[in-house]
Amino acid sequence: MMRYHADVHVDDAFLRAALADDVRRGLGAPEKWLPPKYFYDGAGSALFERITRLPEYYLTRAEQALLDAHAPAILDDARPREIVELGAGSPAKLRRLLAALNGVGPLARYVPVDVDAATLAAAGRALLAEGGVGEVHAVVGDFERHLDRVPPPAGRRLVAFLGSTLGNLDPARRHTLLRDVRRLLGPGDRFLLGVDLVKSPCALHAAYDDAAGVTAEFNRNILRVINRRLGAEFDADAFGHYARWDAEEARVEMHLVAPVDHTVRVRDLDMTVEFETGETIWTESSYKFTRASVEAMLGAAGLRLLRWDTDDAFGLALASPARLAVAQRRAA
Ligand code: SAH
Ligand code: AVI
Repeated sequence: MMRYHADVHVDDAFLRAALADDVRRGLGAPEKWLPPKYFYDGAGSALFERITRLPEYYLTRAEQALLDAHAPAILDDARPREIVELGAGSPAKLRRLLAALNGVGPLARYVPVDVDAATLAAAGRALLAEGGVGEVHAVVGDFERHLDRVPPPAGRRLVAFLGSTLGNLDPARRHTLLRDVRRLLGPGDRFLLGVDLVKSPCALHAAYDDAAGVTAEFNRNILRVINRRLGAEFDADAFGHYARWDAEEARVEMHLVAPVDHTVRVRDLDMTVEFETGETIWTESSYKFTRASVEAMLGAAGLRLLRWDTDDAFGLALASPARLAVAQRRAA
């Protein structure tokens, strides 16, 4: 019996074409930008794992402690037969959810969705070997494009989106994604969302500019991905790492800073990119939330907040599909 199955919607050719498109648009713009999903090749995922263990990066530890404390009650309410996890990455958080399933019954199926096929395969196989799930149906895809490819439900469903990865999307894209999540949920299903909270600028800044320089390497990795996939000639090591907290927008921004005036060739796109000294490429936004902003964001997408667990640094929101008025249902 095939207990690990992967549907691949993002293969090398697809990723390369999407990257080519984004590089043309982002590095051709007057204010240069790149989408953060390209951080996560094998090296980028490994760097992210190192970030989660840094003393300054409190997010992962805070979320894990909240899961340890509250997952039993969350799962007692959700009673899932399957968990669909967006941006799943490593299996650490699913293990915590599985541990809390004790007494609720085994998980029939785990459906992780991630752009990084290798990380999904390693996580899926490890979870099967540990015996916590009956079947893994991985979806190698972009959660902004491929949520309609999630297989039909195998029973009560919990959709989990942890780690505050939703915060890497701007408000309009978050709304679209949450509407897509809403479509994955039947009447008794639940959505579990992990979000980082607005807090002291010092703590936020340190989390994205650690003393050991791991976040800087993670940031530079996006240039290495472009070098490898598109034959570009970025001197990644020469770019500076710059993180800034924008209180008005409630987001930490990461930028790469050009060290000198120079031109970079992107061979496969027949493109040259000009940089002035100090010019930046905006590579990531990491939006931060409050309980009120989470409730409003969920409500706007047809989701109702049922539970809110927090240690004041991080928040875990459990939501159900809201009952839509007839007029809203017609418009949806
Ligand atoms: N959920 C894990 C991992 C967070 S890192 C945790 O909380 O620790 C973000 C993960 O999201 C990575 O595994 C990355 O590959 C994935 N990811 C980022 N953008 C994505 C996208 N657009 N579609 C699918 N997966 C994405
Ligand atoms: C995955 N995501 C939620 C991380 C974040 O905190 O925005 C990615 C990251 N960027 C820098 N450090 C970690």
